[in-house]
Amino acid sequence: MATTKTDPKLGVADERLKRAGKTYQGLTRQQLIDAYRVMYTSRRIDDREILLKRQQKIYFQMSSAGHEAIGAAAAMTLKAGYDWFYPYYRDRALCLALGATPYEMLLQAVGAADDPSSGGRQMPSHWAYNKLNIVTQSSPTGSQILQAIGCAEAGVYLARHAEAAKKFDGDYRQYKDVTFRGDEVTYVSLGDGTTSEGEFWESLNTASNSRLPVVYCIEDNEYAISVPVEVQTPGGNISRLVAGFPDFHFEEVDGTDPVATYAAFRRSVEYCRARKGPSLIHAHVIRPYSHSLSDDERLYRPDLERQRDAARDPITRTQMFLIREGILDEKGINQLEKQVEDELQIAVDRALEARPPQPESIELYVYSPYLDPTSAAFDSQPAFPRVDVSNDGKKAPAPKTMADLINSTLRDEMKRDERMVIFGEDVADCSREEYLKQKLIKGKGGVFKLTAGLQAEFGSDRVFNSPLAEANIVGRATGMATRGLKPVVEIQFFDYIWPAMLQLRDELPVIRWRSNNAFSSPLVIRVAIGGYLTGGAIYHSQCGESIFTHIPGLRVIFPSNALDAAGLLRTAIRCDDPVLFLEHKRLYREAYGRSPYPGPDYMVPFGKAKIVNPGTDLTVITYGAVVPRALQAAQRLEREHQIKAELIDLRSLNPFDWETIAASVKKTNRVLVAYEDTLSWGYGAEISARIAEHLFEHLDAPVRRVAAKDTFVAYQPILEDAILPQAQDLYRGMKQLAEF
Ligand SMILES: Cc1ncc(C[n+]2csc(CCOP(=O)(O)OP(=O)(O)O)c2C)c(N)n1
Ligand SMILES: [Mg+2]
Repeated sequence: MATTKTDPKLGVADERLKRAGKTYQGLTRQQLIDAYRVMYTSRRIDDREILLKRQQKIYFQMSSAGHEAIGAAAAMTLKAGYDWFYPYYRDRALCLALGATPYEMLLQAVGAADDPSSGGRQMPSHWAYNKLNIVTQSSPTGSQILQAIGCAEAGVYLARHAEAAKKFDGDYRQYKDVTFRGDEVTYVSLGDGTTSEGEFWESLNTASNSRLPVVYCIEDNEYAISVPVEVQTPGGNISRLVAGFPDFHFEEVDGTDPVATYAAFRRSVEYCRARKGPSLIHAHVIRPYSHSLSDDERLYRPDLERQRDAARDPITRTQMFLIREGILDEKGINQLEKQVEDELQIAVDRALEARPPQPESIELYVYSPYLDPTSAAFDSQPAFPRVDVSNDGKKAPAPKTMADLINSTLRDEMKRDERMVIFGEDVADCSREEYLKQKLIKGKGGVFKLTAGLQAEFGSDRVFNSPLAEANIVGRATGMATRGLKPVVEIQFFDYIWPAMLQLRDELPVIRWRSNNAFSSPLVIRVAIGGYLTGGAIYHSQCGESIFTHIPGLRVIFPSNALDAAGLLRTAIRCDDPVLFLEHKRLYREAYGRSPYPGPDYMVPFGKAKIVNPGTDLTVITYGAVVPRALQAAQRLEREHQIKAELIDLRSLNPFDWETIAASVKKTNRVLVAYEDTLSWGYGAEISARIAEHLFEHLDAPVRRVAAKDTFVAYQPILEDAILPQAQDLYRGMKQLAEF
């Protein structure tokens, strides 16, 4: 006769259920009760917040109602502070189950200084809990997905390069605790409407191609505000559309049933932990409370449809389930709910008493509070190679182009910092590695060859090609940097940076500020910029740096010569802020501004201009490819008219060197701002405004600007010459100013 063994993990009551054939996918009674507690707590926080909003004690509300079973189920398969989480705003139950408290959530609702997610900077339901690995989230739908991909890639990378996780004093690594687990997974969630965002599809591409341990959860409540799912998703079912992506594990489940959802998560998470590939859970849920408090769904959903949804409410369903299965009786349910209510009341009372943040704190954490890239720590002398005197006794070290020195700087930094990875379009020597290994080909290394030889030297997991998708590049890099890697990515042409604009405006530069310094993503984006190419035309000649200097939190650098490019790039890589590093294509191989390699530690601090030509009669403020043109004009002016123009190369656009500008203008009393971008609303407008505002009494003439015409750069060289500022235009502008 068979004897029944008792499973030590199960209690007597569980054992009884198991014998009756009711295993609930392996969940114990206590786990089911705990799941209900989390779900009920989540719903009641929403209800309390709605009340508080109506009483004008909080300023916004976004509910997770109808989605609670997903969070409760997911948290039973994922580990807080071990796995990584990129949730969206309807994941309150998940965050509670992982360890966030109702009080912490309410602190965000009231906008308290002690709100651990943002210190009063973000709306409620924008979760961020550093200790739990719940990464700061934002409001744009879908912008978290590519970052989750980068986060998962970082985990995989660190498992292969464990040394890279070590602390290192003297650069950004000193301030970043890096942890990883060999079998960690990354959770990312989104709504049904959000699957229409291009970034979702860009993420599937990389998750599938790199078989990343990412668990997607699509919380399908059939609406995106008022737009129903069939408008977003051809055929109305996202599972059918994504089914062709290789190496994914797919689940489609009733997301209002915590037991079935748990089972779907368990299988999906196991698949990812075993490193078989990514998984995607499509969970069908309901949205009983309209989109948000600003929306009234009765305007676009008839009662019949809403009643049909209500019959699937996960809270009542789970409550009925617990009673029906004899796991809790009505008294037990009442007790649990009362306990939740009592705890919530205490949390609400405390949160309403919480102190608000101080207005003086608003500028804190726009940039790293730890490392100042304008400081002396980033100022070092060049160490040029020793002069080779063995042959003719006279040889000086060979001057190199800007392209050469950027390549050498990247190489030396890759050697120095194992956290550094390089990717972008065409940056690898050859994606088909075997060709490289068999030495069948030389390798490409970038359309401008700036990354040539780096994949061959450092391997394909440190230097690799991205898909042709700019948001993919910047979004993934941001996720990697959040984990502590240092991606130095390339955008092939400035003209094509725009698909990444959401990441560049709403994500990367905001992460530190919006999380109140709980998260940061220091990285470098190298971008080939500018015209004067003869034939570059509209789409290979654009500037537009002022669009980025307008973004707080982003450093913007624009060198004009090889030596500065090397020194500034090194500062960009070692510093603790995100940097947009603009490289002028025309200057890559120009004879102007060549230099021998200044050695592996040469750095130029940000925010320090260089006086290229000293002068006393007028000041010319410029940067980038206008520098050599302005120098030519200044030399002619002196030659022909003995007028001495002081030429300032800003080098760094944000921060910029006000001191050097002010000292020069006070000396010359005349100033011209010159830039390659279109004249109106450009970078020079801000510089001119500041000079007019702060140096008015030192001016003997109005501030002048020389820049491109307010049009596009044309293909025909005659037109290009007429559109972009030439040495002749600069000469004329300087002369007129001197004569004013
Ligand atoms: C990029 C972007 N566009 C528009 C919005 C405004 N918006 C906020 S939520 C939302 C609907 C999202 O629907 P879905 O993804 O289905 O998630 P749900 O709210 O239904 O859970 C919209 C349009 C936004 N936040 N971000
Ligand atoms: Mg939806």
